[in-house]
Amino acid sequence: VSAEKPLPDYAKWKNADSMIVHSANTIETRRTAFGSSGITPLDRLFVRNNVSPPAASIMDNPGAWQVEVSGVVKPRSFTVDELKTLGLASVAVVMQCSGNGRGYFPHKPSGTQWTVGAAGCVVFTGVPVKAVLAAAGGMAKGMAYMTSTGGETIPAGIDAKTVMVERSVPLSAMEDAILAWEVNGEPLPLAHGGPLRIIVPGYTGVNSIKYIKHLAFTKEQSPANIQQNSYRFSPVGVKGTPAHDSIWEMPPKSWINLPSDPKQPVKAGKVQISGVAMGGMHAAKTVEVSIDGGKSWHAAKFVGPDLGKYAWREFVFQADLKPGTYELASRTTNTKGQKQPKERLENNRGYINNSWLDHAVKITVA
Ligand code: MSS
Repeated sequence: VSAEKPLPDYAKWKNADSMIVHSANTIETRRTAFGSSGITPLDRLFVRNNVSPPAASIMDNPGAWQVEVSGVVKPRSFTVDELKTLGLASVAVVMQCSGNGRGYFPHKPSGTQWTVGAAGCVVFTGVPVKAVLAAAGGMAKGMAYMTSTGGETIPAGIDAKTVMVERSVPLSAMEDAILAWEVNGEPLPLAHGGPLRIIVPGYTGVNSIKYIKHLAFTKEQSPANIQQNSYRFSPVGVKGTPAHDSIWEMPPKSWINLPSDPKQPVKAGKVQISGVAMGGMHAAKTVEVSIDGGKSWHAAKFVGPDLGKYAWREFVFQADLKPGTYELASRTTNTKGQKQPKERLENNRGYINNSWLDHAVKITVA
């Protein structure tokens, strides 16, 4: 139970015992609280905002929320109610913060020290971006990016570029992208971007802009600082610039959730070791589990339904454990043969940590 900070008002409905409140804008899921179904219950899904979310009143009439669409043949606005007539699609995705796993980087990058819980797998429902594009007459010529702008109000007197949450992704990311108004069968709450949010499957969380007010097809990437300099893969000690790779696609990753509490000794005998595995842009194909810190590996079994390539899958390995200490680890490989690596890729801000070693857990069996 988190004794530290209370849940902020806009996320009061979260299951407090399942969450670690780092700050009002950064709320992590506890490693033992994901559940085992493969779908993360909404009241346990992490929350991350780069700036304070808009006022709760934007949820008073969600159907009337407007998104402006530009960089198209017929630029125009759509209300959410209008979008609901253009098409319907559901996609199960891993929503994962670019900085999930930052807490394991030894150089202590600035930013939230997330461990595993800035991630969840949920089902978003909305309209395919392609259907919205068609309704706006198709794309204007020469565009290279899909750029989304968040609905936060920029305080007066501040250069908008420094704070606005606006992200560009390559056009290829449009293929499976949707504008979503529903998550896990419920109206999209403010904390997760209601009334309307773009979902860019396979990409890190920052690219899925919440309370989207503008969807633009653009020749260049957004001039916003969050695009130009933040979320860049730069060497340790070097600030991000447009010359460094943008944090876009997610790589394969897995980790063990249960058992994972070092303070809770596990009863000797049959132990179910379970966790989640995601493949990034391609489905997770196999997962292996180690109980000896990676010296030897055993095939684990997927559990539950396959919700598509952007979802994660629950896995289990049944072990017979005698009293002692064990170091549990997992590693996954996707259908493209991309393997989860042993080591993290060092970078200044601690993005995209998918090292299996960093995510290993020590447990005691008694
Ligand atoms: N959107 C907006 N509008 N704003 C902000 O701030 N953030 C990001 C996304 N989107 C934002 C947005 C991030 S960064 C993330 S992760 C995500 O979101 C989260 O989600 P949720 O729902 O969980 O809260 Mo990192 O990469």
